[in-house]
Amino acid sequence: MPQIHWFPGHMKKALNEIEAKIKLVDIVIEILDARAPLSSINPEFEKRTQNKKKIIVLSKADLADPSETAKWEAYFKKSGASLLILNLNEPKSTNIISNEVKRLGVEKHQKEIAKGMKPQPLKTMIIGIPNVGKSSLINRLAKRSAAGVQNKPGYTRGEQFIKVNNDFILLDTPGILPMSYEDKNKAINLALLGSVKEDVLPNEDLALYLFNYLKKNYPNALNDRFGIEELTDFSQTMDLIAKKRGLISNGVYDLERAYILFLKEFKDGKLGRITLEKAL
Ligand SMILES: Nc1nc2c(ncn2[C@@H]2O[C@H](COP(=O)(O)OP(=O)(O)O)[C@@H](O)[C@H]2O)c(=O)[nH]1
Ligand SMILES: [Mg+2]
Repeated sequence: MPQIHWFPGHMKKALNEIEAKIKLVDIVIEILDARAPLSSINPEFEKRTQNKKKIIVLSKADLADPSETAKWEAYFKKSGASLLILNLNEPKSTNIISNEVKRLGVEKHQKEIAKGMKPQPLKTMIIGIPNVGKSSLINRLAKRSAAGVQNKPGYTRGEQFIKVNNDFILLDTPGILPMSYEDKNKAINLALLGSVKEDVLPNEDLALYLFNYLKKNYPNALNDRFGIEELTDFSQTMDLIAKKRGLISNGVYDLERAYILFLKEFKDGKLGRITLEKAL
């Protein structure tokens, strides 16, 4: 496989920008894709935020393998993290997050009350790599908010907070974490999930990786969609997909289109609930 190029300079700049924003908030809500939670973490970022209160959201739990998600839950809970497993397309996800924000803020509110102050709304921000559901969550939380987007004077110029409820406000722009490409397999996972532009890696390489992973872990994954009962050989399987779906270009079966279709059906969850990364 070709090397994936990344730019430490850009990475550093992006991380610094997020770091500056994080200074404004009490609680960071980090979204990771439940189908590859570790791949969606940026370790550089973790190093810089060790003493911030954090809620980890495993998003797209509806697309992930429930038995693997249970293992990930145990993994993150063991590290003491505050963890929520959610389908961000479900309206109830907003309440679940609100309750957790409130729970993590109890101490701060108690301190404020002890000082004779009115408890201040907890300032939060959402961060994560591309495509994990940041905008979906912000839109959902904003829609719920009667106040909509409001300007809060006293904070950094240009930063807008959305009032979600009386004890919870949210920075209206998410922090987009740069991807960490230090581990090739993690980069592949992110490409398969649509967080990295696919054209970073050839479709054939991605399809081959996915094929081998399914063959080992989800051997029946192509049965329902394609009627392919057993995963044996990669080329043969792609050929079958091209035939079954009539993917023909210039009079011949087009394997490139088969790779793209295979990758898309996986990404859209049409091959079933599949987790790409096993809990350690
Ligand atoms: N099935 C499913 N799709 C989700 C979930 N969260 C987000 N999405 C979808 O994932 C895609 C990317 O979401 P978006 O909020 O734009 O991600 P962002 O790049 O982090 O802002 C959109 O098509 C969402 O509808 C989830 O929990 N489950
Ligand atoms: Mg977005």
